[in-house]
Amino acid sequence: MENNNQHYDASDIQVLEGLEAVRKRPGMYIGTTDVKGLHHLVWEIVDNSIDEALAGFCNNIEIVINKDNSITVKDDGRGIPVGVHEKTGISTVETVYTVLHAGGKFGGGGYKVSGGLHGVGASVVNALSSYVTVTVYKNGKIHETKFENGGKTSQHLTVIGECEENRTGTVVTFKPDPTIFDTTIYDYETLRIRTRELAFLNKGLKLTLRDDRDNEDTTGDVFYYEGGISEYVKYLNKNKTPIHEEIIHLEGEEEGIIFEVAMQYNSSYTDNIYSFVNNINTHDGGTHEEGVKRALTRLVNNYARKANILKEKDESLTGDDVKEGLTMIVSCKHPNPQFEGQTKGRLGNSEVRKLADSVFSQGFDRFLLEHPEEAKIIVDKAITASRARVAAKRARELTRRKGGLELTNQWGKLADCSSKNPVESEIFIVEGDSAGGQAKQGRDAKTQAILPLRGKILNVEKARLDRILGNEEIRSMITAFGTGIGDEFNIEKLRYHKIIIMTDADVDGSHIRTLLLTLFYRFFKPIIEHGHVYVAQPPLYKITHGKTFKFVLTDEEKDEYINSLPASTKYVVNRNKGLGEMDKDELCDTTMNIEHRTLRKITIEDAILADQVFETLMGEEVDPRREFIENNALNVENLDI
Ligand code: 1YM
Repeated sequence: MENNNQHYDASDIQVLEGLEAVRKRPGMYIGTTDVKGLHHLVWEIVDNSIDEALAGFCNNIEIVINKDNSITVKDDGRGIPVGVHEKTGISTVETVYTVLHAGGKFGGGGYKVSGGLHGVGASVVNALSSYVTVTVYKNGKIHETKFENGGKTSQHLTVIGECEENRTGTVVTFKPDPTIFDTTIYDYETLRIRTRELAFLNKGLKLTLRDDRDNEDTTGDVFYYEGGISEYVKYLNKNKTPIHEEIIHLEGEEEGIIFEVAMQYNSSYTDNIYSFVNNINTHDGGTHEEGVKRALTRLVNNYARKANILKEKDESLTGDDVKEGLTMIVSCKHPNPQFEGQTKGRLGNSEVRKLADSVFSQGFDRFLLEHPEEAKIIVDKAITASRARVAAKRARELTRRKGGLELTNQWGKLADCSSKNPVESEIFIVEGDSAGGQAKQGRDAKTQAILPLRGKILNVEKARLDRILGNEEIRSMITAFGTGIGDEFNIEKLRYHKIIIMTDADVDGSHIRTLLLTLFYRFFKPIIEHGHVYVAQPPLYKITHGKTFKFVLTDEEKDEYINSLPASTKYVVNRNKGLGEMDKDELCDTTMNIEHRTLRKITIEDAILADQVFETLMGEEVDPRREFIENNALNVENLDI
């Protein structure tokens, strides 16, 4: 490559300073350097291929995990431009991979959709890699450039061969730097889930994922969805019972903003609504989601009144009523998205609310008119939901009047703590009366409350709020937490900042834990989001050795302890099946005492997983349940055999 040396040296130093800044504070650019950050690198590169697809030039993207845990991403787009870049004086490819672009800051929202910023993440990936190779197929030639040690150019862009005149595309291989990341081992499943999601969100784009680490002969997984988000909805409703056949799919565009929604109702009582902006999940919704929800509520109400299903005297259907059992994907592609909120998970652009409302109302109105049978099914479902909501409100008022939702002295099962300060207070939800009794005796009564649960709690998959409030175990929890439930939920009133689930280490215990997490996820979501839910980790083994014994939490600790014993000593290992197998002091010392215990904090991802496992196990469909049990029978956590 021809270059003005003087100029090149100067920019070279600047470039290295830029990339050095990324290496010094990687968190600023990719969030974390744990396994999440490691996977983030893949999406930074894949995003460039997706942008090329959105611009209409790329149809195929291939992702491969290579033997050395490096990643190769390949697309059939135009190929990154190979000419000299006017500002840097080096090739555009090298510029893209070495110059830190504005907007590259993590969460800063620099994603582009056709036109505008491009390739902002490539230089960050380069800075955090031990080597990168970029190959471009363009103009009948194969061009290649290489970098090592965090972005130091080891080979300027060079023509290394010829290809067919019409072949174009980009191939990038990078190996994450082990001195930066906690781990450099890629997880196939993590990549698979996001790759599939990207395929759902970009209809007609083919994405292939392959793992070459064990065997290079596999074809990998191919994801290609002609129907895009409609097929996403179908997939999410796979284990459910849809109440109408057709998936409603609406789309519109205005001033370069593409808005799309797909939906279908199922017979369950909860909704599954996910929204995306430029393929990024907007966890906290935003204007695109609001526009649709507002229009949906308005249209269902209008239709119900016009059809005389909803009478003058009836209350209006609320947003919650019309989204009961709704599975919906909302996707917006925006050239200049404004992300708001603490985690930047909310779309703020106000013009999108109007676009979403208008695209949705026109399309959905037409759907209702053209499909009177489906329209009736949908409206009836919302009306039933509305009646249940009113009934639940009454049930709640009734229980409150009887004192059931207020904490009273007569109310026996909860052993409350004496502290009234939620920050230091914790509540243990304990499986069974006997373990509950022990925990009550051995607890620190100032800060630790104990609530024993008798038997199994209600299957919330099949129940609405009115029935849930009829369940005694659940009522005890609502009362103890102090937050209320449903529309009345208020996190400020939470009486304990740690809600600790303490169950046996067997199948039943894991079932109860799943039930509780599902209940919390569906009806007390903010307590999980605020990090108030924990799972106690009772020791798995008791190792007796002469007159002494030790409790350990994991198999590794067990082996380590046994190895530390003097040779030829006798010892006995007991698998700790239930909480009840420990006496009260043992239980409290190992599992409850703040000094010695281990707690696992539950994240929203854990809860979503529990919810899905639960749906599969408890839902109405038999096939997925059998499939799940067949696939997981041998690796159910702590299976008691
Ligand atoms: C495996 C990674 O980076 N593909 C890719 C990147 C670009 C283009 C095509 C591209 C964009 C444009 C014009 C344009 C990029 N180009 C740039 C920049 N795959 C991968 N495919 N021609 C080709 O946006 O105008 C950055 S990325 F800035 F050079 F244009």
